[in-house]
Amino acid sequence: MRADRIAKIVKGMEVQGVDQMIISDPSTIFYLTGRFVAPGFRLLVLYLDTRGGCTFFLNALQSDYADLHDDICWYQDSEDPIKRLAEKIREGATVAIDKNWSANFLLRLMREKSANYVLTGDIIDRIRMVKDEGEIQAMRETCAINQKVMARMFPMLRPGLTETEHRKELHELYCSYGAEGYNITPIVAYGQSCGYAHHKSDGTVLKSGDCVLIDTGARYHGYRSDMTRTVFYQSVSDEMREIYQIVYEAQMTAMAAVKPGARFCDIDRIGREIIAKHGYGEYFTHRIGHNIGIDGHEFPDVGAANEMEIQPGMCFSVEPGIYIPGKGGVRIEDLVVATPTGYECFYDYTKELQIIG
Ligand SMILES: [Mn+2]
Repeated sequence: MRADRIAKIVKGMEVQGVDQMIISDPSTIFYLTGRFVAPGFRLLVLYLDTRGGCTFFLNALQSDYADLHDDICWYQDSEDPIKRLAEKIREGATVAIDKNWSANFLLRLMREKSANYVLTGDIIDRIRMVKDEGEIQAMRETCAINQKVMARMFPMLRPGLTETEHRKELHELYCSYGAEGYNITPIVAYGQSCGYAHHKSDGTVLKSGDCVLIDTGARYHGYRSDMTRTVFYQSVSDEMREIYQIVYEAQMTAMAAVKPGARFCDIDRIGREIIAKHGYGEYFTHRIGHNIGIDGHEFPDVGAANEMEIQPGMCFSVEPGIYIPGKGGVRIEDLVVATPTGYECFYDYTKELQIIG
């Protein structure tokens, strides 16, 4: 158990007037223990109390998690763990709950003990958003695997290949580099499919002149990477070449602005202005990025509404794109960590326009 991280959470609870907390999110439990838990439908939570108290509630069947922590409240299938948990909750206390905790548990707990139940909100998000050196090293490693896999994907392009066949190669490639698998569902998109920012890969067949967009990430030692590159198969039209150069300029310029004290909305604005200046503003349909770490999308986002200042240790994507329905599109995505003086990009994979095959 990472006592330093628990202490930060308890401090956050005190600042926000929270007395007790029930943590159920497996990513936060990994952050605190270094182990991923798979609770299934049985209760598996960490209970925290600002007056002292840090107890896991575990089913006796889950004895393989016995080393999670030295304070574990074991329960049997024959008993109601919510009654045991309710004994810890103080009448009238403010109790913070993860937003994804099952209503099946929460509603029963609320019936057992009357307290002021609130959402955990950003207490844990604001701690997890600043990565320490060990986490930044884990990000470097997951990204190093990711760009090796990306480099293996483009030479596979051949006539007749479909998006889904091509995407299937990813899992095997990640495992061959020692990764646990991939991050959120990868995108492999050809031609017109690239005209939709979040295309779901299908039976689309590769054709000469297509743009080929691959958006993928690895999961390695619990940390996730994310990267997008767009190349062209055999040839590129003048229009797509122009679009590529605009996205390239937007990505490079927005990323170059990353430094402590800059605001996330500034990064979004800088990239967006370049795309708008060239007349493609309406085709850049999403925020420019998101934070990342144990989860593929973490708090906060890199978007127009987020005025939060960037701090050293924050890891996030810079991924502008232009998507033209019925034609095609381009996205270029890198991940960076903010450093005391600027940023470190986790990838050195080329962003120059490439024509493959
Ligand atoms: Mn991303």
